[in-house]
Amino acid sequence: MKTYSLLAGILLSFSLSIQAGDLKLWYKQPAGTWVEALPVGNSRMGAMVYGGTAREELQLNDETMWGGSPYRNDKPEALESLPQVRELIFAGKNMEAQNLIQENFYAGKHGMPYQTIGSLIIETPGHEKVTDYYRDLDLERAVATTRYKVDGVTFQREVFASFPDKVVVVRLTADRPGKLNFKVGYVSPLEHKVSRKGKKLVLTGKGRDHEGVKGLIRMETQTQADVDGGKVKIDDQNITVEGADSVTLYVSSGTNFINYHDISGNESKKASGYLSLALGRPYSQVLQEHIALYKEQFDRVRLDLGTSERAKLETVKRIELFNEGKDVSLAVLLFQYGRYLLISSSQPGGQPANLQGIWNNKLAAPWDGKYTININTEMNYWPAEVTNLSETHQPLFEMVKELSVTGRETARTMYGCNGWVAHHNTDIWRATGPVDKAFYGTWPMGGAWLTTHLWQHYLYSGDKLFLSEAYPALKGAADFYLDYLTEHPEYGWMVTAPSMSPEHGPSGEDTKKASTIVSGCTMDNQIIFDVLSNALHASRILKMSASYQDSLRSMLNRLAPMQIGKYNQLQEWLEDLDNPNDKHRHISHVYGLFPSNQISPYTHPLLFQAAKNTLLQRGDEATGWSIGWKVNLWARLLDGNHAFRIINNMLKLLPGDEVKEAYPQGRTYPNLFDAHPPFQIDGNFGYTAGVAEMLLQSHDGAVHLLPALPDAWATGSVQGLVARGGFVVDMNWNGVQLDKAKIHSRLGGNLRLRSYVPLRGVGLKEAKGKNPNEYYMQADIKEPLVSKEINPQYPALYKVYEYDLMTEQGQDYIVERGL
Ligand code: FUC
Repeated sequence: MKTYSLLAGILLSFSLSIQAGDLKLWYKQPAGTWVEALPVGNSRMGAMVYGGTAREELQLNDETMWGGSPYRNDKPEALESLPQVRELIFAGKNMEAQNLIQENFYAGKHGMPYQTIGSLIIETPGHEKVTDYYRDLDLERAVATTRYKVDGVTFQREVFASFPDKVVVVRLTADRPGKLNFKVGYVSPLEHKVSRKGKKLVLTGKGRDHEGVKGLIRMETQTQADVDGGKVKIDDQNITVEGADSVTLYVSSGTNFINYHDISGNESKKASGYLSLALGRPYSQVLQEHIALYKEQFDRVRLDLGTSERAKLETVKRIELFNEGKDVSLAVLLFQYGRYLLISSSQPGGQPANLQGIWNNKLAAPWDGKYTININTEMNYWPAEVTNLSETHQPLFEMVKELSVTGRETARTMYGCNGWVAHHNTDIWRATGPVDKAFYGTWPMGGAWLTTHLWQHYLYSGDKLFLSEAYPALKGAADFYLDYLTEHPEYGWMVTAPSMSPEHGPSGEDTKKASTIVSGCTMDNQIIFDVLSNALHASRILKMSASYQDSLRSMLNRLAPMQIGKYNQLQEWLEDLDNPNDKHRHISHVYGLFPSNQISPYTHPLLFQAAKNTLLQRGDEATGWSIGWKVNLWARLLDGNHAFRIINNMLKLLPGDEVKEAYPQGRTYPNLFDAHPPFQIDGNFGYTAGVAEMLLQSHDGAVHLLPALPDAWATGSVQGLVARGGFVVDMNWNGVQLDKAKIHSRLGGNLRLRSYVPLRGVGLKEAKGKNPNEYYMQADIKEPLVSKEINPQYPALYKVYEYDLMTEQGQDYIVERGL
């Protein structure tokens, strides 16, 4: 083993020579709009930094600042009308079914809004005209810096949301003593009050009433200045600083939120608790501890695709020019930005990242800034495991566990079923009933999809204790479908009814003239396949009841197979109704290709080709999140150049929502936030996961090294990506081909490697039979049904080489391109 470690050291040292200083978003002027401001966050608090001179704004968020209060939105009337709804669906009267659902399934509470707490404003008279202006966000330190000169004096502000201290910190300095003169205050669109409490300037406010639910969240924000030299005054509106050398502002916030059913907390105590911890130490220490904790997560993955002159340009210019193809490292910046945003918006003990992460300047954000769980929330967490940020996944797991409690009542009262269910949205109160309209929300699958994240975490971490704690949620999701599925009168398969392929009807575009309501669409069948298989595997691993496993197995056998329709496409519905010209943003039926692993080029090539045809028919343009999904999908289709084409579609500038008509294809704002439009963070996370998926895959029986590398990334290196079974992979490549890889085995076990080039290395053997590594167990997928109107179409695949290498826990292994 010694030799391996030595070699690993050499490989590491020659590949770490990268990037310093590259990972910055920077601008030559202050932000004029919110999508030009720069986000900082520690999951609990977030701030958007404008970098203003005479007037600086830090728009603030607290992740628990939501409208409403504990409530439910089930409609028990659904139960009585369920048999009739099913009858109508099976009789082909889908619109009548939809109308009946509208009446009986919808309680009229569509979810509570995530809200801003307001902004901290720093006013500096005399700083209207400045020179040498510069601002940036350094992804390697998680610090935003603004710098400029007035009358020969350089002023600088550093802003960060401290990870250890949970507060936002603003450090103001000048390069000559006594030059800092400014006033600090708040603005807020909330019902609010500003006052003085001792040395603190305090903003209090409350969350709003919404859809008949009382707004009972109370918030308190506290700011205190630590001043070096000069004078400081405080009154009921402002902190005023005169003639100071340097000043540190500490901003903390708290709400009375404890959990989804308990709001008995004390917002003021919480805010002052955090503040006093931070105030006790010198600024340099607070900064260093912040950077150290952040880097512990961020530095786990490095990506280098080379650089170019273009990398020296202002970030907004780089986005504008990206499609010219001369700025490969902007793709790296955006990749690492996704990791930065995930670290900054989702830490253990906090809330999961919502539609905007934690950053929102409105009282009524688009779609309330809540959790849309028919793709968006799941997408937020796609990069979590593979980009080595497993702990950021924890808040999502907590939410799933909580939904498995609230969703039990929904399952029972609305459907008369065991287990638990959540529909296509939820919020901080963990509501699980259907929302919006019958056309959009009649989808009893959102919770089920979320549970696949628990299982995937197990596959990456091998953590059996985690699995046993997750088991009730996994089993509860499966139990719901054991009861809910009903036999299709014509085909005999067990299907969902009512349901829909998310937000999309067989009539094509969402004109609302036709119904979306169906039984047993492809995505439902695929998700239920995963939910039942995961419960089965988990129950086997945890040695649970054998008869329960039998009932899961027999239900799995009765699910509908995937079907290939008359355009050689993967069918979205039980019937062959797809329109090959349909460009709808939801491509739900390729869930089986990504994020799931039910469509393999090696074991089901016909399905693989059909999924590819579907993607080709849907086209390469879409809303931001849909483009994010497509990067992953083309990576899974093993087509790096096509994935890169999608990346080009994402990296098109949208200067702001107010000019979106002039930029119909704009998908990236100046601050690199992804544009649906409007801003939704899922596109950023989808992109980051997609890049990882181009470099490393581990869902299809093997660790596939560089499965979908585009020609544009001919030479490069990556360190720290994670494969299932706990293999941490570093690689170098050139000529669009793998050169060397170092694999660290966290859990031991058989490492099956797949590569487009032959490999050599100590201990490598030609792969034989099924991969015995239990984290690579493969589900048995039914043979697809193929339309009689077509000739089966097989994909053209690259030759692959496969090897087995027995690994020991904690050891490193080196492989190189062979002859
Ligand atoms: C779903 C999508 C929309 C949007 C919303 C938040 O409804 O269809 O495009 O992303 O979620």
